[in-house]
Amino acid sequence: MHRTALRICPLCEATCGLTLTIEGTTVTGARGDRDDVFSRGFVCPKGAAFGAVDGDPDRLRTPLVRRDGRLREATWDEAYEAIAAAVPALVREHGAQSVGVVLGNPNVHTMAGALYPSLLLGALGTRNLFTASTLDQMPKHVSSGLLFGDPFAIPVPDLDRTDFLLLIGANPVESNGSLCTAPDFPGRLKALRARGGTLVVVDPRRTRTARLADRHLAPRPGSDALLLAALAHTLLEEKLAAPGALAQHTEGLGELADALGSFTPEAVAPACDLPAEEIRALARELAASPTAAVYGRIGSCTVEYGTLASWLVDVLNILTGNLDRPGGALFPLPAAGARPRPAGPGRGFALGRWRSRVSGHPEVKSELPTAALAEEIETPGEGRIRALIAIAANPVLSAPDGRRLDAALAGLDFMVSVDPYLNETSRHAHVVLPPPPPSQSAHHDFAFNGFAIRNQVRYTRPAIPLEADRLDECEIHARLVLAVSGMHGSAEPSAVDETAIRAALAKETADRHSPLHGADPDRLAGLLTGENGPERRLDLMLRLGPYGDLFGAAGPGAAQGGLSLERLLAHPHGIDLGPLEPRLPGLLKTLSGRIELLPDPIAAELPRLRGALAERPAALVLVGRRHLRSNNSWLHNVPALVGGSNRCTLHVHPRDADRLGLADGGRARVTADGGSLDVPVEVTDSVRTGVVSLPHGWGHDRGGTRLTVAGAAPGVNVNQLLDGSRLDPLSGTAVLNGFPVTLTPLP
Ligand SMILES: Nc1nc2c(c(=O)[nH]1)N[C@H]1C(S)=C(S)[C@@H](COP(=O)(O)OP(=O)(O)OC[C@H]3O[C@@H](n4cnc5c(=O)[nH]c(N)nc54)[C@H](O)[C@@H]3O)O[C@H]1N2
Ligand SMILES: Nc1nc2c(c(=O)[nH]1)N[C@H]1C(S)=C(S)[C@@H](COP(=O)(O)OP(=O)(O)OC[C@H]3O[C@@H](n4cnc5c(=O)[nH]c(N)nc54)[C@H](O)[C@@H]3O)O[C@H]1N2
Ligand code: SF4
Ligand SMILES: [Mo]
Repeated sequence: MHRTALRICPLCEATCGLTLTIEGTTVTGARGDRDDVFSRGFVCPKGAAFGAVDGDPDRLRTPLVRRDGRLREATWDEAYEAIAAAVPALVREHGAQSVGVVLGNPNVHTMAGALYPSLLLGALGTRNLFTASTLDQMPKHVSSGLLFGDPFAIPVPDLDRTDFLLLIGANPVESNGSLCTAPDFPGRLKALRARGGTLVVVDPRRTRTARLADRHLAPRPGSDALLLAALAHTLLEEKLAAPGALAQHTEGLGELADALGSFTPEAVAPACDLPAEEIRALARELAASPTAAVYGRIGSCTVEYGTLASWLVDVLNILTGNLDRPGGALFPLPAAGARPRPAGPGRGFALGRWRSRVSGHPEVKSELPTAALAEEIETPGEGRIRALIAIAANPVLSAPDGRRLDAALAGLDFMVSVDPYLNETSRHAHVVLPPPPPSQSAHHDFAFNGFAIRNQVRYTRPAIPLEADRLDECEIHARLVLAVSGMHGSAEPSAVDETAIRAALAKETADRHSPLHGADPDRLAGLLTGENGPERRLDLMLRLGPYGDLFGAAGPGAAQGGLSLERLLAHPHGIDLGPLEPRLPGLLKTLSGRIELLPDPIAAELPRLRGALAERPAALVLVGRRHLRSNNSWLHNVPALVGGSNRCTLHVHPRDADRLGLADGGRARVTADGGSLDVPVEVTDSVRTGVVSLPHGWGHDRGGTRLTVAGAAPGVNVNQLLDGSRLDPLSGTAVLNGFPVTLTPLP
């Protein structure tokens, strides 16, 4: 006897709706949900392997607690008692900064990751926060913070309506898209071409995405800021800039031409290794297209000039008049987000409000660079990190210089990992708290609906009831908040949710502009539905959100849809909320209330970029790559998702291989700042000359883990080639792409 149940896929940012086949308490199959309002039946090989991911026998079933130096199975009470005994005492003795928090990528794929980390940080009072953002998209947050006053105001390309898409350092055919949530991204690219639109891809590798394109430019890695500056320069110089209605909302348009003065196509051509004429032609085409969207991702972020490149992406969208218009780059309006507010000055976005203790890195969005985590643990003195709480994070593999971090973690007084696996990072924990498999968890995309190319809302309850010895991940987080607050055993986890609900209601009812101003928070809290704390919080966010019923209070939002959890539950395949619409100027939160096109921190970075024009490029640099069946560091333990072309090999262009005496299938030693790695060589012309490519997330060869499949084909940790010193200075983001390496053949 089998049954089916719906589950939104948590394995990448596309958020496809899946129909799971379930026998007993096991997921035996997964296919795309054809009735899903957003994904309409799309599924990729990863989503199709949901059952294997969910049922991996190496997933931890019970908490682990370290006793006499060894991690042993324990009860949930024992695990939380250990945390309650350790963390508050450390804080009392050494201060709040002695506890660090690391948040990894899967937090944006769980409800718990959206709802609790801010409460945990509030309870701890620490400024030692490190997340995957500084290994990823932080440059985009900084550029949006500076341009629009809101680091989360990230425009997404209007894939389904644009006439021209310029993709920079993104490979959505393998990654399925990022900071642009679009189920079946590949199909949408094909549809763009089928309707006569143009796709241009800028990538030093001829990726599967580049193969779909009308044109593929393969610049030298790390040179995108120069290329984009030259595109903007050409628009201004040739009088092709036409910001149109945006001009009235924009400051600094007049100063931009001067600021970009030195970046002519001719000046940047040698550094980019692209013909100047090709750059000019691209600028003209971009300007001539009725609508166009410029979009940059990993290859434009995790590089030396990541913030400048991210900024220039939107400078181009603004100069061509494509920001905030259909067919261009638009701002989503997610159902569980804030209601739009009237236009006017905001609080602005500040950088560097404090600095890291050891190297003085400026804080960004209240975070410090993850590349600086090891030194904050190792370096003695006041404020040293002595305890660490890592939630869904595997920095030993994902951050620079894993070996150093590995050693640093081993020296901690206390460490907690919230993780389903005993892996390279969690093996150092004193307490491991394992969340249940995704089939046993409810799901709503708090994060990705904010980057979705269509406004829509979906929620799936657990497809399989929580097993008896399990805790839901939301409850794991709530109990963690209590344990570090010295409230283990004296308060119920639901109290954590109720406190959050009361705080949100107090704020709402005190807001003079809210239709709920002056309402009784107790009465409103009493109206919330849901089976548990997280559902009540979702209900609250939906009801107070842009499409919410506002508890029946009159208001423009209520008229639009009257959304609530109850209404959403009546639509198991989701509710479509329409195409993205223009949101300027209301969305702006800059001090001026306008788009600040040339903010001071950016202007101050431009001389550094100018310096790059004169630098001699390295002979050989390394970039990463992603495989469709991968997901950072944690899917290598699923047999269906590894092997074949998903292997940890070094891609080398045939001419470079010849020059260096390397053979396909042979081995080479790669050396960079952080050390050397011995790797298998794959000779392929899918990388350009002067560039080699090695994927990240591998290196599963350490002892003390429980990764049977991954351990058998461990690969190497590419981040071991880095020592953590290369950063994009404005965002604190690690340079993971385009760093110099040398290669020597091995016998
Ligand atoms: N060289 C190089 N390095 C990179 C990158 C690159 O392109 N090149 N990419 C960077 C990017 S973009 C990112 S986002 C980071 C990712 O870096 P991390 O977030 O550190 O790594 P992940 O492998 O995504 O997973 C983190 C952990 O989450 C656990 N996990 C999986 N599902 C769940 C869950 O439901 N709940 C909980 N609590 N835990 C779960 C996994 O077991 C794993 O231990 O890596 C970065 N590192
Ligand atoms: N299958 C799969 N999907 C994933 C993930 C995964 O690991 N596997 N990870 C998820 C995560 S956490 C993220 S952040 C997203 C990332 O999503 P994407 O950014 O689309 O993913 P990547 O495949 O890393 O694509 C980056 C591209 O940039 C290119 N590149 C490298 N350096 C440069 C450069 O200097 N300039 C330019 N122009 N290009 C450069 C690389 O060759 C690569 O093709 O993917 C998500 N989806
Ligand atoms: S594209 Fe992403 S969300 Fe969709 S099925 Fe594949 S892994 Fe899941
Ligand atoms: Mo990422």
